Amino acid sequence: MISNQEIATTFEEMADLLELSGENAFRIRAYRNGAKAIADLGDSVAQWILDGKDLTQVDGIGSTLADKSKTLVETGALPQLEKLRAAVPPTLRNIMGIPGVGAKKAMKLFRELSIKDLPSLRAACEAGLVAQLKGFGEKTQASILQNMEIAEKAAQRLLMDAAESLVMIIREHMKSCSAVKRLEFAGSYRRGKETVGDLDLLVTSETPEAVMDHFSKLTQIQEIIQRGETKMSIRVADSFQVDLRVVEDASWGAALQYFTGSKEHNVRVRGMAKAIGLKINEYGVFKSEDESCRVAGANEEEIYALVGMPWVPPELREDRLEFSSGAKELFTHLIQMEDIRGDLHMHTTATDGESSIEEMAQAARARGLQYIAITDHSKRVSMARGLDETRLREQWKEIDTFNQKSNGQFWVLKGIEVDILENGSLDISDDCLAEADWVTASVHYGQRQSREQITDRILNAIQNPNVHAISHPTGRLISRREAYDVDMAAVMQAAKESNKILELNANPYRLDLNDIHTMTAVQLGIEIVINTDAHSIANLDLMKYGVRQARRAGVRPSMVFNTLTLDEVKKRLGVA
Ligand code: DGT
Ligand code: CA
Ligand code: CA
Ligand code: ZN
Repeated sequence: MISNQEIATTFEEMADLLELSGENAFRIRAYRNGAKAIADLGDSVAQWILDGKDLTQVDGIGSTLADKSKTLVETGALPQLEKLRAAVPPTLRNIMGIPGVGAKKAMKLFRELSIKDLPSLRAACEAGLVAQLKGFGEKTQASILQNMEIAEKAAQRLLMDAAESLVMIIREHMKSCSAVKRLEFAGSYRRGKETVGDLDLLVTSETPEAVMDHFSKLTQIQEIIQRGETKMSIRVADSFQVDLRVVEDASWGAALQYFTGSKEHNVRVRGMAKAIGLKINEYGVFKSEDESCRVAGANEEEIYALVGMPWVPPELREDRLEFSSGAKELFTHLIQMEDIRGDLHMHTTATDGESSIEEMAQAARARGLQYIAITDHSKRVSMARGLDETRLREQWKEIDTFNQKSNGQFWVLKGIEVDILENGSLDISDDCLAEADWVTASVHYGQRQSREQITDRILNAIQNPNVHAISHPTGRLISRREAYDVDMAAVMQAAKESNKILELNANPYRLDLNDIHTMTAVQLGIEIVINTDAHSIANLDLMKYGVRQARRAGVRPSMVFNTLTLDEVKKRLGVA
């Protein structure tokens, strides 16, 4: 059965291709809204349709999209999409995604210079052809070249959430194959890396042929790159590669361990085995002097046990922390989703969020949290109608009323995401900040300032006694924008000295602090807070990506502020 995610991805592609074809904005928006509505829907669209329910009841789905969903569910394909793909090369989507290009320019490049993918665009820019096009010029060409590198990287690697969507689609598809016994995605995906270069799918089966036949029927397949007796590689939409390997039950653990990697981790493990006369490969563990003698391989635990190690959580398999002396103890204390009790960075309709205070609170409570902080933008973020002191205090009154009504069952902290202005001062007055329960400070403007200026701005914020935390400390947007130039060693030292908290922003585009910074921070004894920065109810579910990143950094619950209970948080923040 086709998943919601699969339908949503198809509608997204439709929207992009329609935009490239110059279709009217209204139709394009209908597809984008529909994609979002379906992705956020709790129930299975396919099931709705099979049950004969009316999809137009869903907000954001009109009769056209309901019909299209029906066709997708019933046939697995969409004739209009096939037509669009034939008319507009799908690789143009990568070009329209380059900052400053967009659909119109992408089409012009295609029509006039036959540019249809990133390599041909780079070649044309380097040859100076793009500058000669009407409406482009030298300046545009230079900026395209500059922004291209990030688009090239983005085209090569999927963000964690996009990888997860694809994983869900493939899992769902493979579920209906009776030849599949066990199935797992290995590689960087299983290690929880922030971006994934390709997916490595591992299956056990007695009939690899049948598994591969079924795999080749995946709707998203663009191309079968190669197919052997037990392995196969395909390319799916957006040119992303998925490798499939089929192994025997007896080799499951060995193959899973091998293909999970990382390479560096595996080199260490194999070295340890070699030292005691064992040989590890993807089929099992064998005696060095008699390679026909398999001593382990069915599961990962027995492989690690042979080299004297407990099972290693995949997030830690990077040869960074897992071989150190305290590793064993760390494995059992690594932070988990269940440890998270609150979320201290989110926006509401007062600024650029989509939901009210009450809706955010209810949704957070439904997700098992005890408390949240509402941290809307301050006035400098005028695009989002940032709050001044007056509106902020009004919002806090609303929060007081809400808390009184909820009888201590759930608590909303009165917060603010205050902008660290270009001149280093904060965007809200100190006397007002002093009334807040929770102040998180962040840089949104002047990101191109010098290292010294940016570092000074953040240090200023850290030294302000009203500030509790720094949000998304480096400002990077993965595959979109580099971090600003900031001296993180100085930031960490200052945070340490003044007992300030650093945020690990859980949004898959941010994951900021990154894994290495997080590791450094907790090693220095700096407390971190894992926040979603939610702009909608659905965004509250991003927490898992932040937790996964924290696990990669060896973070324990005791180092994370929002694992504290509501009582503890109130005490720490001095909330009456
Ligand atoms: P990615 O796909 O770039 O995000 O990163 P990975 O780690 O998923 O790398 P990938 O897909 O090339 O390979 C998956 C795992 O398979 C890798 O982490 C370790 C193992 N592996 C792949 N090729 C080799 C190799 O040539 N030697 C060794 N020792 N291991 C390999
Ligand atoms: Ca991979
Ligand atoms: Ca691979
Ligand atoms: Zn925010």
